[in-house]
Amino acid sequence: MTTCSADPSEKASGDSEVYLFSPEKLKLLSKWDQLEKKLAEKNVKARPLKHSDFKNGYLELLSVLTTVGDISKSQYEERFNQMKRSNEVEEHYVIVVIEELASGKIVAASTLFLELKFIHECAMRGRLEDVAVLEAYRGQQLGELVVKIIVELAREVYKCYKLSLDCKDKLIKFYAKNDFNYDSNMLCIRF
Ligand code: 16G
Repeated sequence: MTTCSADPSEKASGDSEVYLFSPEKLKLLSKWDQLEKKLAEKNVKARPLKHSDFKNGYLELLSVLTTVGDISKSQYEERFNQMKRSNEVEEHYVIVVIEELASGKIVAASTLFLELKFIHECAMRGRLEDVAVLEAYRGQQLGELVVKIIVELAREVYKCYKLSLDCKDKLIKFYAKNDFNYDSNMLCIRF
């Protein structure tokens, strides 16, 4: 039996067009038309991560950021499905990718991770995570554009009270140019 849904993110798991979150969320951004136009001029588009993106190079892209390891297609799909199931209860994993129109390849991406808090009257905190641009595609402002999309999603759609990130020293300038300021310190234990 075929099931129909107005929301493409609601299609049955295993379908190649399953999105991690609804593409309609991007269209809610007040600057979406402007952002979409700027991306189209660069022959790319922004969309949510898809169940089928193993073949489109999402993991290769992440490997420009840190160690990804040897992940099989089924491991990718299982992790995607876990995130998707979690999002169906309460949205936490908002992964935006930039796809090259001609090839379908993912050339940049970023994640908005949403954390439910009690503080600030049960507020939502956003974390900007896993910002990556393929080396061959740098210098076209794709990083700025994908960060801008996450910032506006956090501000306008998910109403986060703050958006934070951690990064290497060499990237501080880039994030400062994109409206991030020093606030508190980030400390960490590596396991
Ligand atoms: C950077 C990333 C973070 C990522 C981490 C991976 C941004 C803003 N920050 O800190 O999201 O998870 O690198 O590095 O993209 P790690 O493997 O050393 O944790």
